[in-house]
Amino acid sequence: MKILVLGGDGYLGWPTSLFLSVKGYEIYIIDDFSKRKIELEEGVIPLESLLPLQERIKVWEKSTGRAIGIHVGSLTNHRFIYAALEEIQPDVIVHFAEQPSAPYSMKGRSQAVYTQSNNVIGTLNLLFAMRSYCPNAHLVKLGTLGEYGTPNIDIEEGYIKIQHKGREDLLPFPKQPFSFYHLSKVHDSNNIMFACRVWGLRATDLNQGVVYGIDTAETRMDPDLKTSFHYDSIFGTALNRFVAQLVCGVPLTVYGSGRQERGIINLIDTMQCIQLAIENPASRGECRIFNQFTESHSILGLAKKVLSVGKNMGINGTVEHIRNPRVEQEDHYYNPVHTKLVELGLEPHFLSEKIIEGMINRVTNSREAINTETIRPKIAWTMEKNRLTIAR
Ligand code: USQ
Repeated sequence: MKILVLGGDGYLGWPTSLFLSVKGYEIYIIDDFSKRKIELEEGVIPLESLLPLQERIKVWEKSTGRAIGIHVGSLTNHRFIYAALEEIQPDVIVHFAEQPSAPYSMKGRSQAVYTQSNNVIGTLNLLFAMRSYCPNAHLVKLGTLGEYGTPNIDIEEGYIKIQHKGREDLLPFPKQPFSFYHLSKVHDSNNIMFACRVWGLRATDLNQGVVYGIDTAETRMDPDLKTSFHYDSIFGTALNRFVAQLVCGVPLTVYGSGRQERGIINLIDTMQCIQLAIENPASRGECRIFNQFTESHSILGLAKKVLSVGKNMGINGTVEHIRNPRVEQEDHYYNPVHTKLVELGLEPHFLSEKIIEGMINRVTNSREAINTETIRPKIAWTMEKNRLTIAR
């Protein structure tokens, strides 16, 4: 089976490509290195420096004897993606190729426009290319739990049964996200659902929570196979940042009260979920939506867990409640349903002291490389004079 991984140079795309390669699938990667360009623009770098993708693939081929194909180009260039799909004829397309930072998308007009045009037009070009060249392929698309926002009801897996004036229907769950990045994924979801409904494509939209983790069995096989781990305020996710902050001796940056709840998932469970989606494909015309996370925590709760594990290892840290740079609800109901992947066989790796300890040890090896100047958030969601308190 041929699997095309879009965004195969990234934090999730690279380990997913290796994981699926080991499973015996024929892997092709597409990437335009736009994340590496934003890193240069914003002056941030991953904790550990990475070889160019072409070199990493050579290391992989040498270590395992398994080939990975590569096409360099952007989904926003429709001719490029048309030609790639015509040539590769993939059975599955795993799509990570999007601008992934909520703070970057909120920096200003040009970053918001870039995020939405790159993500939405790229995905739209991909849907047209699939319709022309591989209409039977299964699209496995990385969405986000943040598409839903924080409604005061349970968040269903994509669709909700509504009764209205005596009639009933199963309708897309309402989406009220809190960044232009998360909103770009809402637009993608609508376009993908449309392409399934009207053209009969097949897709699985994975609404993933906040990912944490630094390596997988495959990235550990050689030091040059590591993935892009960020701790900065642009690309670093909360738990990854807290671990790096503890290690380099700065206070853990909890935004606001830290009572905001988020679904989280270990990097290795992301791989498992992608594999389950691939091996149990959607039907023609179906747009399936899975909520891809394994447990929920408050952000302050995550920070406290990192502090407590650090303390047991002799590393003392503190929490600093920073004035929240984001506009988001801090006190809210949060109960997203997440049974579909478990029904398909997901065996979660829950956050444990051992996992946090492993991350602390791993980050400690590169402690000297941490640039503490990139840690504090510099992008605010709104100018102070326009700041509103979120109701509820
Ligand atoms: N937060 C802190 N301190 C920090 C960083 C974050 O308190 O130093 C808080 C934020 O205010 C937010 C929560 O932690 O309430 C999560 O923030 P995040 O930066 O870890 O994650 P987010 O920007 O929401 O985006 C990340 C990924 C994105 C994915 C999303 C899933 O970067 O690609 O879609 O997680 S979710 O958050 O469920 O929408």
